[in-house]
Amino acid sequence: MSPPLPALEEARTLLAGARRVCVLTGAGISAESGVPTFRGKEGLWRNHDPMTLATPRAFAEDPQLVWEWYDWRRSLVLACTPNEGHRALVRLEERVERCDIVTQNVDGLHRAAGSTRVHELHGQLFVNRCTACDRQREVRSSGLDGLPHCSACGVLERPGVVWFGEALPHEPWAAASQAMTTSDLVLVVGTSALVYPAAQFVPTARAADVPIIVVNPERTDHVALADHHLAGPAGQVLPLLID
Ligand code: BJW
Ligand code: ZN
Repeated sequence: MSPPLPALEEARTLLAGARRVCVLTGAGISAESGVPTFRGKEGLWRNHDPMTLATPRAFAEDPQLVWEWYDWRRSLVLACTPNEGHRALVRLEERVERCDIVTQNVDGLHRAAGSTRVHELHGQLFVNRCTACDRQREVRSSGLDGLPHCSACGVLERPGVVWFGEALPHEPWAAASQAMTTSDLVLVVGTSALVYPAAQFVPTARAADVPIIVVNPERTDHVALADHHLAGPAGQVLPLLID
């Protein structure tokens, strides 16, 4: 599936005129790397209830179950590498004055591809965070040997991701808010536009008169706000748009 040529050409012209670009990404950009999305036919939430796995309450009630699920997710992502979509965004960064990647993804694939200005709104899958002292450590492996505990204070660690009902981390949030309204163009790739506050960035950009291009095989609520909707998979569409 490729977007119609006139829409693609118009979007290419818009992008060619932009010096500062802000890209909002979601699970769809990693789908072609083999990372499952959350919603939709093959989505993680199809077989797993988010309320029993991705909330602070779920973790308090059954940390073993939650850790097993995140450990399984780590094993999946460890087998994945960046795809043509991630790589096209690296080439975009090399070409423009500033390219901020605001991602809801926790898989680390934008950084692995080589993007340098990455703002991870929902945390990182390969980070453990202490539930008492907040100390964080990177864990680039899978396999649980009991529940993990903090080396500084001995208290239980949790996955370093943002669950439903939790505030987003301040630094990426502030950088993302700034980038969204001070860019010449917002490119929205592979997000269902259902999870807030990240989904709100697009109406905010629209209100600031920043042009918007959406890349997604489906029509999301962001499409109504966009100047262009390029319907197709990111791994195919982004190289056509950027190169
Ligand atoms: C392709 C493709 C291809 C497929 N190419 N595309 C306002 C209104 C209503 C509710 C709320 C609201 N404000 C807050 C809420 C509550 C809640 C929320 O949004 N709920 C809604 C679901 C109803 N939000 C929160 O709780 C947030 N926190 C918060 O608001 O805190 C307030 C607070 C303030 C101060 C103090 C305390 C609290 C936190 C949200 C955290 C979300 N966490 C998750 C899990 C992360 C950890 C983990 O990975 O396990 O983040 S949920 C999950 O959804 C994950 C994702 O990042 C997020 C977004 O999903 P995404 O990326 O859009 O993926 P999908 O699967 O939904 O869509 C994939 C898309 O790709 C589809 O469109 C496909 O078509 C497309 N696609 N293949 C391009 N090849
Ligand atoms: Zn600690």
